[in-house]
Amino acid sequence: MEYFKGIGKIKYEGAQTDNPFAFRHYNPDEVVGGKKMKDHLRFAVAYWHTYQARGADPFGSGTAIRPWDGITDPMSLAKAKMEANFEFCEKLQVPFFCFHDRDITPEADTLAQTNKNLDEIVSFIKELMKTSEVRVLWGTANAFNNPRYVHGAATSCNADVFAFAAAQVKKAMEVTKELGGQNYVFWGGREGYETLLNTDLKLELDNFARFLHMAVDYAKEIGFTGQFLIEPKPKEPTKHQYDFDTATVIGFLKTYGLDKHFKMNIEANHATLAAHTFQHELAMARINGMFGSVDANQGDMLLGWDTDQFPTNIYDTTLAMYETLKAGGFTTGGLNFDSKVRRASFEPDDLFLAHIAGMDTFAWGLKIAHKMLSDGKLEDAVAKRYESYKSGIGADIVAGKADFKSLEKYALANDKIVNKSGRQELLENILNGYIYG
Ligand code: XLS
Ligand code: CA
Ligand code: CA
Repeated sequence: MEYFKGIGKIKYEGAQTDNPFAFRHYNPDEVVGGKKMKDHLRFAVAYWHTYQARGADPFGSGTAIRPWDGITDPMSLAKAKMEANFEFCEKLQVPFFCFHDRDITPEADTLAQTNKNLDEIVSFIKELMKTSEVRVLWGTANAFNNPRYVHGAATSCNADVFAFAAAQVKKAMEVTKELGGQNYVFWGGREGYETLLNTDLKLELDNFARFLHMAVDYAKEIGFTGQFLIEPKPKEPTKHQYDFDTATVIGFLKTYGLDKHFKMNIEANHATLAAHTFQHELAMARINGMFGSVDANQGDMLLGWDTDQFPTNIYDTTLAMYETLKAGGFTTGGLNFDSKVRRASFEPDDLFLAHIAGMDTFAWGLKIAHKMLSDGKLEDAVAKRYESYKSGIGADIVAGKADFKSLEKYALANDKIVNKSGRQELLENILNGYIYG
């Protein structure tokens, strides 16, 4: 059955088109820097926002109109949404989707029954995959929604909850493997705290690491070769989330000997909640060899929470693709639209229009970023700024040949310091030139 009636395959028509159901920049087979756009961008649809979200907010219930409305039996509904997902991805030319275990199968009364239902849906997905090229970019477990996770999952004060979460993640990893998922994501849902007055910080962090070690061991045991990703977020739902930002996560992973097993899944809106730019988080992952995947969205600078809006800011997508290209591009990762249509954009068409906007803005950003790197103007400016480390005392410092005593000797003889301008405004103007011509 067709769910999104009246909408055909979305095609590239070029920047001049007036057709809102066409791409203006995303041209999947167009080659940019020796690689097809589709292979650069590796788009994915986020199951939770696209098929689960209804547009509810704290002041009102959902507004969404969806083609599967009216189906009440939970398993029939789960299957209808999955069929709709394949149709949606195919029409949009999106090759991947990402899911939480509980997005694709609702929770039943017992864990055993939930797992059985999940198996039924997994078989259903495998059937759909036989006639479709749509695949799984990553899977994950929703260990934050159910009230049992009120105090967290792996960092809960209640050991029974730790055990339940372990069982849930075990199954979610098995399912991700079964479906050929290329990555498995850990986003620390409620792994954090509200107040240190009731929190054993050391035990919670140790337990979190124990949990991740168990996941690493189990992946080995079942032969899951996908990439493990951690998704930093500084706050929401808890006041302080342990996976605060990339730098914090890297420190945590290194402390507990986990760093070889994980890369980052960087979400734009989480970066801004941590008071960083999207580019900062990507660059931090890149320079540490932990660039993995991206949750593509954007926040609102006037709001202090995770608004998960579709990415339409060309500056952000340009600089994100600039970092992505500098990281050597995606391998197992991709651009997952962890984005939701606004409550007032409640029609099924809005799901298409929003993804088209996000895909076009990233495709446009990719083309600009590629031009920026081929010209090398910005990279040259950075290299020039640090040229004092290429020779003389700077080269000695970098080579580890200097110490405090030799540097003091040098400074005593060279104490008339000459600095140069950082030229920020010039560089911003150059960036504008790349974007707007
Ligand atoms: C929530 C997160 C979440 C993860 C997957 O803020 O973005 O959706 O991406 O659990
Ligand atoms: Ca996310
Ligand atoms: Ca988010």
